[in-house]
Formats: sequence, C-alpha cells, structure tokens
Amino acid sequence: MFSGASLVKTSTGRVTNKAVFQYAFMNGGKTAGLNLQRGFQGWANVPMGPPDPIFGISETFKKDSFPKKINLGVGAYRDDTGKPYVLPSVRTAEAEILKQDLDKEYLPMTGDNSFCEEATRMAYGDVYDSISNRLVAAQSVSGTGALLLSSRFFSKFYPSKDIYISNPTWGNHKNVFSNAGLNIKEYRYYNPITKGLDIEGMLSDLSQAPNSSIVLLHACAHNPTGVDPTHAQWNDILRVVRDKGHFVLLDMAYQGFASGDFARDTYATQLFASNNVPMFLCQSFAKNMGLYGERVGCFSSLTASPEEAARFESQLKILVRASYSNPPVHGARIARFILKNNDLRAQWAGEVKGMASRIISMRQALRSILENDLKSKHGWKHITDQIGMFCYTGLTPEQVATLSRDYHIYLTKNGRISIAGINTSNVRYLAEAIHTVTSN
Ligand code: PLA
Repeated sequence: MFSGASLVKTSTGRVTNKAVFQYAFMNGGKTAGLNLQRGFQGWANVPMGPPDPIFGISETFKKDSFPKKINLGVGAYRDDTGKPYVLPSVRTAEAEILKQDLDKEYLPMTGDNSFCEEATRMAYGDVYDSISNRLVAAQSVSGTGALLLSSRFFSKFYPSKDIYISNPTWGNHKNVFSNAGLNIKEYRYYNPITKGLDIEGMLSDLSQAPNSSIVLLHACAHNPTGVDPTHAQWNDILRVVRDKGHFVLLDMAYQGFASGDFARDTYATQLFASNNVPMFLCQSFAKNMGLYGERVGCFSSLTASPEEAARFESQLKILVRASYSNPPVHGARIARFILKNNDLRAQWAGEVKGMASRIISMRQALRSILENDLKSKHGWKHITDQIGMFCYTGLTPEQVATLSRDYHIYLTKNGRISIAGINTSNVRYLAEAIHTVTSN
C-alpha cells in the first residue's frame, strides 16, 4: 500500500501525500487508473448498508408477483379491498384549495402558523389555552422531521446527551437520535410473557436513569407493541419523571388510532403539559389524515415563559434555516383547511373512527379464525388486547422468514404486523399461514 506514496510527485503537484495514500489504501494498494489531477477518487470507502427494516419490506413486496401476497410491514392504512385510502375529507379540502388559486411562495421557517396552532390545540386539548403563550411550534417534515428537530435541539442545547427509549420501539428512533450524537439507552417496556406493559421495569429503569435524562414516550398507540399505559400508569410515569427532573419527548404519530377519538388520545400530552414538565411533542398527520407522502407534522416545545419561548423560537428558526430552510406548503394547507372547517373536521373525525373500527374488526377476525376455526393451541388474546395500527404477534424471526418465503406474507422481523394491511379477503389466508408456522 505504500505504492501510493511514490505517486505523489505528479506533474501538477496538486495531489497531497495523504490523499494518494488513502486512495491506495482503500484499493488494497492498486493504484492503476488513478487520475492524479483529481483529489477525490470515488466512494471506495463507503460500505454497503443494510436495507431499512420497514421500507425494505415494501421494496421486496413490490417485486413479488404472487397473487395472494400480503404486505403487513409498513403502517400504512389500506381499505377493505387492500387499496391505499385517500380520506374523502382530504379530497374535499384539496378541491377547495385548488379553487382558491393560491401561490407557491415560501412559508416562514416555522411553517404555516395557523396550521401549527390548530395542530397543537388538538394535541394539548383543554390544556392548550393555559400554555399557548409559552408554546413554540413549527411545522415539520411529518413526524420524523419533528423528531429530527428535537434531536438537533438536544444535541446543540440540552445538557444531557442520554436519551431513554422503550424496549422495543419504532426502529427509526435509534437512527434519528444516534445520528445527532445522542447516547441511546433503553428502559423496559414490554413483557413478552404477559404480552403487556412491564410497568415495574419501566418505572425502575426511569428512576435509575441519571437526573435530567431525556425520556422518549409514545403518546398513544405504542409502535410496535400496541400496548399503552393505563391512566393510572401514566400518572406513575409522571411521578418518576418529575422526581428525576427528566425531559419528556412525546412522539404522537397515531392520534385517533388508539381509541378512535382524538380527544381521548391526548391523556399523556395533557398530563405532562398541565404539570409543567419540560417537553417536546412530535406530531404526525401521516396516519390520521392519510397524508403520508405529503409530510405534514408539527414540532412543539413547552417552555417555562414567553421570554424563554422567544429565545427558543429564534434558535429553532436558525436550525430549520440551515437544515431545509422552510417546510413544504401543500400538505399543511390541506390539514389546516380540515382543522379550521367545522363540517369537514367532523367528517374527518368520522373517517378516522371508521379506520380505527375496521382495524378492530380485523383484529377480531384474525383472532377468531385462529382460535375458533383453526383451534390453534396458542393464546391469541393479545391480538385484540393491543391497540392502534400494529399487533406485536410474538412470532419469531424464523417464523417471520417462513411466512415471507413460503406464503408471501411480509412483516417486520420483530413479529410486528400492521393490522391495517389485513382485509376480509386475506384474513383467512393469513390466519392459516400463521397457524401452520406456529404449529410445529
Ligand atoms: N413515530 C412513530 C412511532 C412511527 O411509527 C412513525 C411511522 C413515525 C414517527 C414517523 O412517521 P412520519 O414521518 O411518516 O410522520 N412509522 C411507520 C412508517 C408507519 C415508518 O417506518 O416510517 C411504520 O411502519 O412504523
């Protein structure tokens, strides 16, 4: 590999010893074909990365030509014919917006303020009016974008760099926060034996975490487990968080999907906000408005005073400006239109209830076929106990692999299935496949 060093003396002399040495090293010493006029010689040092555990499944699914294939990987709602669903309220809002012949000017760095106001009012519910003068909100690039802003703010300004996430959690949490240089720590959350919440483990881990740690909590409809704390358990979590002075990051990607009712899903948000816990909230309208690819979300920070809010907002703008300058306009217009129009908003609430109900009926159908028709010797009560879009089935990675290889049924390796991908036409095929792979 030292052969690179002898190549330094070029006619132009522009290539440094170091650059040539690195290139020679990367190529195992082979320097043939080097264009010595250029400093950069290609991405030979970039290793092949693994496919995304969730979106990678959608790519594999698309390539599969088997007619009965089922995608239970990504949490994207499908109607009972298996088709993506654009909410009628969204269609109406879009048509009305089109009639207004609006321009395409830049939004402010914090986005559509009127959308942010409606979004946060919906998430903080009755508490909103008492906190609005010290709440800083910014339209974000959906829920992930809100998490990204959180991560950047923590890395720049928060004293502790330890973030506690539930075990298990949505896989991308780790990526977002470790990319920002934070240390990922886990707290116990799910008990595989009871298939429910390990509240003792969770409270104990949060108590043992250093004071002022960041704690990421799912506001409702926990992904991937479908297991949420009860109100009493949320109160216990609040107690520990306050005792320890932890900072709460609430990820709210599924408002409306836990109970079918937006207001009922705000328990955690209202609890922390009304107790003045320092917190960030990351909202997504991907699932509840079906605006997935439009990337509509809201980041908000509950600060201690209007003066602190002003300082926080000034830094948030600087962060946004350097990241993507300002957020996209179309999706936020749709969401704002629905949120500000009483009739359409009521219609939307009905549509979300409809999606939540169809998911519940698919949970019941899957469990019933497994238990009553196929007489599975395993217990499947957790399918109907768990809530939201997902069921954490308990299937092993091997069983998951068999399902995709032999049955063309795709789900994440951790055994999570998106119930929204099940319908009356495929539920029996799915149940039979699950029964077969769990019978051996
Ligand atoms: N937070 C949680 C807990 C999520 O489950 C998801 C999406 C997001 C945030 C981000 O969503 P957004 O950026 O689209 O608003 N989780 C999906 C999709 C639905 C994904 O992996 O990106 C999932 O299948 O888990």
